[in-house]
Amino acid sequence: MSERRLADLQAMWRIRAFEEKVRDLRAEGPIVGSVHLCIGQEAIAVGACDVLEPEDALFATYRGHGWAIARGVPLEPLFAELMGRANGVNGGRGGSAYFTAAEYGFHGENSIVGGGAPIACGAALAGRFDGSGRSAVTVFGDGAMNQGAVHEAMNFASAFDLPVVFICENNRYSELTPIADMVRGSRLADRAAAYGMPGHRIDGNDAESVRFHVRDALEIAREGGGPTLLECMTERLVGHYIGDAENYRRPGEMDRIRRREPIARLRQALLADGVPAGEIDAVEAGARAEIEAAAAAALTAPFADPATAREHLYA
Ligand SMILES: Cc1ncc(C[n+]2csc(CCOP(=O)(O)OP(=O)(O)O)c2C)c(N)n1
Ligand SMILES: [Mg+2]
Repeated sequence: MSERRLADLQAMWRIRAFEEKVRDLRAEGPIVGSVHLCIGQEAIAVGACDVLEPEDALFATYRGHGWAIARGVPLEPLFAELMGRANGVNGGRGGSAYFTAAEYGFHGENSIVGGGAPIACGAALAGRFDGSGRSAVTVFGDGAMNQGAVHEAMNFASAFDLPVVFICENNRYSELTPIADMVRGSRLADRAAAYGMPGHRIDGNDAESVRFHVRDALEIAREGGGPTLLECMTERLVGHYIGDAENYRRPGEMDRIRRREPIARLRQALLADGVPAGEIDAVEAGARAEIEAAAAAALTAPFADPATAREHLYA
């Protein structure tokens, strides 16, 4: 049990340390453009990616750095991408919201809210014909649950028994607006019933719980039982974007969030398991060292050549 928890902690620290470094590099200048951090939401990506097979296709959102990392994409090309370097995962021309590394089963972030859901259906349908046995996982936010494309995708996946897992990261906000102000009936997972598929609200701050439910959903999907919707309850510890003044937070809200965020909770669980504090802290230190080395390497890489700007354009 402790070994699994330490592995989850390490996987989450790699994401958090990456995101904190990104925040610093955005403030200092090497990273430009819009950046959406997933600090506080790491357990969902860690738990889910642990049970994906190499052939499975994952589709994330603009808040998807953690999903790329959890899927196994190496760190240096991710930093390089954020800094416009030629060795970035997309040659330095995509940036924060468009990480894509198909060779790792990471079929991309998407800055169109809910945009990954129909594409995931296509990937799952294609898997039926190409013999790959692929399942597709698509991640989106609570706000995206009100996008027509997401509902069309859920209906399509259900009607055709497609092997798709719909993962909703319910961080309770859509940009600056609380989900409670936008929908009546707060249990988004209940909407699954309308499409004839299972829907579960789960603890998204617990990697073990996410792992359990995603494994289950994938089993159903692979046996031809169709899609599942998992509403993963979580919170972001940071603003919607870098520079968000977060005036919408209520008094005491951040204190409550910090008490139940996944890394703090796992630390408590490990201490209760009897794991020495020094061993737990070493996990963080190791992750931070790995992140610093990857960022430093990316900083020395050449920028993408402007002469190649028209390559990979389809118009
Ligand atoms: C189709 C579309 N509509 C609106 C936007 C602007 N927009 C960007 S992020 C966002 C909030 C989405 O919230 P949620 O789905 O909960 O995801 P979160 O940012 O909380 O992870 C909106 C409305 C967009 N990018 N795409
Ligand atoms: Mg949200």
